[in-house]
Amino acid sequence: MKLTTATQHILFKLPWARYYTSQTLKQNPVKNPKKMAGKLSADDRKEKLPVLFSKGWTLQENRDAIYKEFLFKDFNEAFGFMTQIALKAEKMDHHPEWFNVYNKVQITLSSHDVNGLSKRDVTLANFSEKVAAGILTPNEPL
Ligand code: H2B
Repeated sequence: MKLTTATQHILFKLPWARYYTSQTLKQNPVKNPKKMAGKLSADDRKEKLPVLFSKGWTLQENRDAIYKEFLFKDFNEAFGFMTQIALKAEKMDHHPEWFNVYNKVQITLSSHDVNGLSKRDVTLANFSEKVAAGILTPNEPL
């Protein structure tokens, strides 16, 4: 028998139901809904990746991941950018691999749970673009 997350929650409050629920979950684990977004489909890749490539994102050669280097005026701007990405990442429960030195932020996005790109990476990349556009002044090219 499959259990919804809400049902699990209620059942775990009742001591008599704990054992039954844990046994059922062992046999039939309920997947974390946040984890359900699988790898990007071929159609999604064709539709969504070129938009990011046009903004300077590239596909990594050694793995299914996208990468971009952002350059800011100084550390303050770079860290402000990272802070906004970090808050979004926590909300999404989806985190970037990144490297920062002074005004430089290099971001690699990939979904570890599916060992490749998912919609979550596209969302986080587009969000990064929006944040960067708000920080960088128009005559400061990336
Ligand atoms: N971030 C990324 N990029 N990929 C993941 O698979 C992932 C993540 N999984 N952040 C999340 C956290 C997972 O480890 C937690 C337990 O939900």
